[in-house]
Amino acid sequence: MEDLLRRIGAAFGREMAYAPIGNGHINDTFLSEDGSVILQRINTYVFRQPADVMENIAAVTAHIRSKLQAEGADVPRGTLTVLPTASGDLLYADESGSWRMYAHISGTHSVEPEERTLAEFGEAARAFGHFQRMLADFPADTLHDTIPRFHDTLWRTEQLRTAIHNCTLPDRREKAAALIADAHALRRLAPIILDEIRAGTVPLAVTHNDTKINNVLFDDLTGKAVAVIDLDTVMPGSRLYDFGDAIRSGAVTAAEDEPDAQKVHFDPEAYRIFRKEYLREMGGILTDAERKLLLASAWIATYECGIRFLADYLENDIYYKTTYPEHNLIRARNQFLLLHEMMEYPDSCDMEDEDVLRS
Ligand code: GN1
Ligand code: MG
Repeated sequence: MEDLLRRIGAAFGREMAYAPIGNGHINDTFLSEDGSVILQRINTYVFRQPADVMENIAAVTAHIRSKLQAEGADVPRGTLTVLPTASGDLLYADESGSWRMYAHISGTHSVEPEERTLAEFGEAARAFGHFQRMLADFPADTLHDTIPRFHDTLWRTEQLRTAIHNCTLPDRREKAAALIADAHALRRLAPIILDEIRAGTVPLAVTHNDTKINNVLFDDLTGKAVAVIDLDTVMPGSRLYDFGDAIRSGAVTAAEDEPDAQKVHFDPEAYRIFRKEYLREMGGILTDAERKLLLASAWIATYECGIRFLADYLENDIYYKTTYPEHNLIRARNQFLLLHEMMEYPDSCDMEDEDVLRS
């Protein structure tokens, strides 16, 4: 691996040693020994058209840069900077995979969901809200769908159905039975946002699609959010899925793969803080229908993520990285536990929202 990384680094004009960094489930990420650049191998099983991914990222980061400039912000720290290969391409591809390079944003760190403080979660809300706001006037329909039907929750239920049908592992099917029943029982959640999109009350916009707090970089000194990263799934979609996925992944008391079910709870205080800080950025842009669906979007994102983990478990772990056989089952179980707690939480934030929007 060391030699490979050195050779790929050379293709980008930076031949040196690279070491693994980060906790993504999808791509392989490395930091150069001098700390200047990030080298990443794109998972082409997940992203079938890596060139489309890079085109999207180049377009969206250019737009963000112009907004940051207008705001008088620190432009190189505020978004990803793609570093092309020595021959000027956004990607380097050979038999080892498809690779890209970013400038490393130094003096920053990321925070995992299970260790975030409430203040950091509020910062993440500002960062994702700011990201959406800067992209609110970007023509979403010019972006490629890097993963088609990514947040088509109804289609995700079909994928689960197919996974159940094709599952050749009786042991896994049996262990998943209770969760499969739960997934069926809650299927009514799947079309809620999709119906609003079809009706035109929820607009299509540029969305990030992976709004976990570990996709925000924080300044080492001030603790403030600096930039939103992991732009592979930037696509046209509903902003509600971004809000919902941030709550799903961050308003929770345990890691996504916590083995002890007793430790997995919804964190309503975190939800309220995220919502408040997000609305400070996006309150004036969201439609009424979007505002009304904020809490429901967290249910829907949690449901969708749960059935994706469950389907992957039944398909013998072909999508998400796993480190032990029950890994995806545990992840799925935790999503359903979280979902049930969320659904018991009353949506009583409207008054608070009004205060935020007036202030
Ligand atoms: C994947 O690799 P990571 O952790 O950033 C996944 C998300 C899931 C998430 C669950 C492209 O993101 O959709 O919500 O795992 N990304 C893709 O942790 O499928
Ligand atoms: Mg990610």
